[in-house]
Amino acid sequence: MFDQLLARDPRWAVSAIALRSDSVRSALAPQDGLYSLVELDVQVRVRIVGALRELITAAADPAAAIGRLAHPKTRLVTLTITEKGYCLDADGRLDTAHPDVAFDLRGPRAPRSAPGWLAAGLRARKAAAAGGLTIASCDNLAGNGARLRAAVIDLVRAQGDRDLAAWIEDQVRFPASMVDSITPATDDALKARVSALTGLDDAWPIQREAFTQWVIEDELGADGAALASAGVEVVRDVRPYEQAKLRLLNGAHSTLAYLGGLIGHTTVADAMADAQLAGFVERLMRRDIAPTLRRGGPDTDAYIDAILTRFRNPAIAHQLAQIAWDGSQKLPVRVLGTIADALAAGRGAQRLAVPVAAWMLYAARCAVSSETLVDPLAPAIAAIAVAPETAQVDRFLELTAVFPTALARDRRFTDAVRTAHAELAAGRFAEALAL
Ligand code: CS2
Repeated sequence: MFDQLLARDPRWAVSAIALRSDSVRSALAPQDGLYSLVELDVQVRVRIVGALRELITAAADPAAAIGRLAHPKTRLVTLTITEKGYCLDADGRLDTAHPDVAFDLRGPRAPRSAPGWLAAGLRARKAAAAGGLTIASCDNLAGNGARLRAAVIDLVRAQGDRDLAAWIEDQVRFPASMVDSITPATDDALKARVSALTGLDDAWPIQREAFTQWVIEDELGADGAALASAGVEVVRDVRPYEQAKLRLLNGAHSTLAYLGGLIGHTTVADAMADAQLAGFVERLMRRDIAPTLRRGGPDTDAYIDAILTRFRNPAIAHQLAQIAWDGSQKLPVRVLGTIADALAAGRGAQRLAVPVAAWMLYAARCAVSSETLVDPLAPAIAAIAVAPETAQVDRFLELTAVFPTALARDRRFTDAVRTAHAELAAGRFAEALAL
């Protein structure tokens, strides 16, 4: 979207900051920040994006990262750092026991956590009297703007800097936002495809579906109109859009990832070609998730239809294993809130318990097999995985970073998880998916 904005208004450009890994910078710097964007649809389109003016790796060049955040011309900071990048605890507040946060609390100049980098950048910005800033989280978290704001302010207060905390409260906007576009990771197959399509060797092409949506809270000051002109939906209340997306799209994605992974499918499109699994996911969306959604968002039936069509996109090979990463961070946002709401409304949670059981089994099996379990809770899951599978559910439910206590004690939920887990563990997929 920024390259569209840039095409009309050359005052905009993007400075790309990676916090730790130097791989994007080292791939894109020799090609002047240009990269190919491959849109995967019935017709595959490639275009070269030239919106990146600067590439910084914060860990390698802290002064450049902080200087960019503090620069008076920097107007908008967007974050795409995945759920775990926020270093939040089970209540969604800054986890001060997180090693990176604990490091940043000791006040070093080169921080490690994302809230730490923002705090350092804002401290420099205040000192330079460079004025306020808009910081938008684009990650799949409920209430992402408010959570990020609280995390940064909590960190600054814990660093003992009350003046800065007050300045942030007053001068920095943290709009909530919902970003949606299915983006499979870059791999060698993509690089080969780009080279065949364009004749260019691109060290870091990007692929995504043609569909994109960015809905952002109208907390943008003068920049709202500029973003709206590039197709961004600027709205008063993002919550209904965000909830519909997280619960329907991401909830269904994670369900496909764990169940599909256990059954032996590889991609989302493969899993959707399994009629039993696709039927289960559709019932989950229409009967269990849709009734929990707030009013004011997209039309639910049409939204579900569109998501199912996007999942079936034959042009995309979206690996289930990629979606399965970081389940301990994703499940609470994508599935557990839906379950709590369904139970509170007096509805059952039998179908909704199936993806939870599938995650437990999938993660534990990955932890003891040669496949790597990508999850910040991998050590705790590996410790659970050595127990016999029948004993694992109770141990998983004790993970307070994942399961709120009220849910972990609710028999309607725990019994349903146990039943589903036993069926899945025995390979009785048809029974589990017949619900
Ligand atoms: C996916 C998301 O990897 C995942 O966990 O569910 O990245 C999903 O593709 C995007 O949120 C779609 O907007």
